[in-house]
Amino acid sequence: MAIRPIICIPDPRLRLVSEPVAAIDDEVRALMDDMLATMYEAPGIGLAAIQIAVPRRVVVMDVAGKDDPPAPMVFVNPEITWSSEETNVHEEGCLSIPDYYEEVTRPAKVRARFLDRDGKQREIEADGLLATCLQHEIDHLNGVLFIDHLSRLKRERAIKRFTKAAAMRGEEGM
Ligand code: GNR
Ligand code: NI
Repeated sequence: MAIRPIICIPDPRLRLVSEPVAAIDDEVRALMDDMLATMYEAPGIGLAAIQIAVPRRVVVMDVAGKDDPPAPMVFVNPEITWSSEETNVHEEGCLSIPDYYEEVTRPAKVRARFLDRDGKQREIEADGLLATCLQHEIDHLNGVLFIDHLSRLKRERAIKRFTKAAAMRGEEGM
């Protein structure tokens, strides 16, 4: 298992639409393991493959409490099949937008279909933090970031801040 570097805004790769995984083979399982190691080390509660610059539809998550045993989850080609009318506001952060937190409104409950580590088709019904995180991760697979759910003013302020910081490090802009 390897910890891989996490890419941050304004890196344009975060805007890619990731490709579906055709078959869950040893290479995909190695990717999942690297993603989990990278997520735990960060630390974070979720990670999409594009955050380590791999544009494939793979997500890992662990929303267990700090004092609970680890509960790693993997989702391949996840798709939301139902979302509630009821919404929920949760403060979100993103490993690709370090040290920036804002409240985001999303459907409170969702159902999603996905393939598990063994390639078996499964469905999950999620609420609370699990629902928030799952939607945040599936957004990443579509090149969407949580700041896209904020007002234009807030989003542009956030992007500007990170673009300035990247320019000072001599990196390319978004
Ligand atoms: O670690 C993370 N915490 C978090 C908190 C609230 C809502 C979503 C998240 S996901 C984030 C890790 C990350 O960037 N995943 O893409
Ligand atoms: Ni994120």
